[in-house]
Amino acid sequence: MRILRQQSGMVLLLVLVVVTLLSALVIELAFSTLVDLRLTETFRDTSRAYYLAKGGVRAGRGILRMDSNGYDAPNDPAELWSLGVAQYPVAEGYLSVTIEDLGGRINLNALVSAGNVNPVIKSRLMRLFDELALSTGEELIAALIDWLDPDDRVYVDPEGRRAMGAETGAYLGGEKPVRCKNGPLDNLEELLLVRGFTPEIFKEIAPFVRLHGNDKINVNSAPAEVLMALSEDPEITRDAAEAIIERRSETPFKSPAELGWINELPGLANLLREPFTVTSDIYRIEATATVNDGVRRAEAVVNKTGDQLLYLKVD
Ligand SMILES: [Ca+2]
Ligand SMILES: [Ca+2]
Repeated sequence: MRILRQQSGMVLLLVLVVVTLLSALVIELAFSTLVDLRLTETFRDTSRAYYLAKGGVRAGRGILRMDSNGYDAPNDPAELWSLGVAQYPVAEGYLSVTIEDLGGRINLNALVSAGNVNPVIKSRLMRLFDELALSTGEELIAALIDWLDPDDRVYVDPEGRRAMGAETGAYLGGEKPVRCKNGPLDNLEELLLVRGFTPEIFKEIAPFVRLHGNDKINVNSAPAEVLMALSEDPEITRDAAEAIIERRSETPFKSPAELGWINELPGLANLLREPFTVTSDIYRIEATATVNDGVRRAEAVVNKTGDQLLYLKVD
């Protein structure tokens, strides 16, 4: 009953937003039709789908703005944003919206902060890449450090004293020469430009990383691989990670101190000093709109705090 109510709440909000957008769209389309009589039906449908998809992102942001229960946990019935909407009929088409919490992932851009390597993020990534059995983990991280840091000095591994990174010189000889970015990644696909990040490796690591927000990790949404990567001492074993996941599937964590309920997790005092939180700022909203043959998909990354749009792409 509760879920049904929440679903109708989400649908109602969607309808409100979409209807507002559609009225703007109708005016726009009437104008477009006047100035260009050659508009084909397909073009019109694609344009409608474009605006609907963008409206879907706006609706997603509206839903996130309404969330104020003090914790963020996907699949929890109290979390309206996590319900999403599938193939909801709007005007002559359909709209689907999903909202994904990215707060349980490791922030790749935080690997370099104010020009310097952040050793905490570096060791989390090392452990994550070990978990994923990526044999080139060290080289990948070195290349990513140089991609992100503002200088042109190739990263030297502080222990082995080996030059391991890749600045612009390493990219000029390839089939598609690029300049080293020397700045933060704007979207995840940009990783494919960084030396060593093959499409296979990209696919492996994509579900565990994000590009925005702080260093905190939401214990309510982090996958086991991320939980295990967070701390070496005390170690978070697979058993501990699975116990955390089992516990949160029954009741979400309302404060990091509740990790004390996990018997498999020793050294809690140390853990609580650093990575864990029970809320998320960063979310991905995906909206797909279909109007007859026209299909458009919008992907956005937003910061819930302050309703900030961090990234938007409409295909
Ligand atoms: Ca929440
Ligand atoms: Ca650099």
